[in-house]
Amino acid sequence: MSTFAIASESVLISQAVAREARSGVLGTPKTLAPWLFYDEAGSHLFEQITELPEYYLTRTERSIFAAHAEEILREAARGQGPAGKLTLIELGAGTATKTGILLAAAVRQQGSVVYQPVDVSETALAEASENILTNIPGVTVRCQVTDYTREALPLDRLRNTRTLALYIGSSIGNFTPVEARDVLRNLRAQLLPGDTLLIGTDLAPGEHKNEAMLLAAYDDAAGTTAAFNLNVLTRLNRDLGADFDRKNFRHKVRWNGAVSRIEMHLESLTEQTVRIPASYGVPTLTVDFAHGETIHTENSYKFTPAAVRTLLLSACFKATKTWQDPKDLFAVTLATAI
Ligand code: AVJ
Repeated sequence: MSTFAIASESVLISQAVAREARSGVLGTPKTLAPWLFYDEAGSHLFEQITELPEYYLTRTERSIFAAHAEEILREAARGQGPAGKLTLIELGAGTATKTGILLAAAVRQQGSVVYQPVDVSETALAEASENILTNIPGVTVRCQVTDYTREALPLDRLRNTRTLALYIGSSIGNFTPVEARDVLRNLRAQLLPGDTLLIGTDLAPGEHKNEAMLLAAYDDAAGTTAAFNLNVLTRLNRDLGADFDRKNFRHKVRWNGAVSRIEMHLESLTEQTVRIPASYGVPTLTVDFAHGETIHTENSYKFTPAAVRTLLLSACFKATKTWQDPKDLFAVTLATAI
């Protein structure tokens, strides 16, 4: 992938930012899609979130990989001809810090591996490939800046290989059940029967997880998640010339038990008007906020193991094996394309 291709992709992404922001704040209730969080500053804040004491998701998933990487790779390669190899593709790869554990296991198992990370953030991908190329010999990296929720996946299928798609980090949790099914169907459309998907899902409250623990994971004491949430306004000011005043909004989190999701909002602390100037041929937008009105910025769905299996089946994947941590906080499920 050339630098030029990355640059032209980023023009498409800034047009998508404009479209998404405009349609989101015009709606009732107001929304902003969570992928907007991940500009350079937001990607950096997210990395900090993953190291917070309250945010158990990343370290728990990493511990599952550390304990079971060999077995995961062996299961994914089952039924493989002797010359066959797995190619790994990752949706929403980010900086791919946890993926290294799986890539190292793949190199041990098959000598070398082709890794295709896909993400909307080109800065995150640049960091991902640098980390992997310096730390894990035997990996060939092919980055692709793509919004996998809208565009077909750029899957290079090499001869004699089978694909293992990684969709980890509970990224699927950002989508409503219907959207999640469609994201997985979009992926499934690029796979052949026998290819596999490894999906990481945060689990619904249980014996070792209560509502307070979930809320704390999204409203940490250091205020990092608040900064991550508010950063989307700074991004819209910079990318679109909007005039959001961060001081006039606050980070708000709630657990919506009826649909098993954490919600993040930005609550307007006052009655106010925000302007988004004309761009890409669309006129200036004036957005009125009532005191206490919110912009819904993220859903983070929490799954039962049965809900994961049902979701996978709705996209023609059959779950074959699930690994969980001892406290059942997080699940990693391997599924076969059927
Ligand atoms: C990257 C979508 C898995 O929902 O937990 C972290 C994003 N938002 N803190 C999540 C996030 C607030 C995260 N995912």
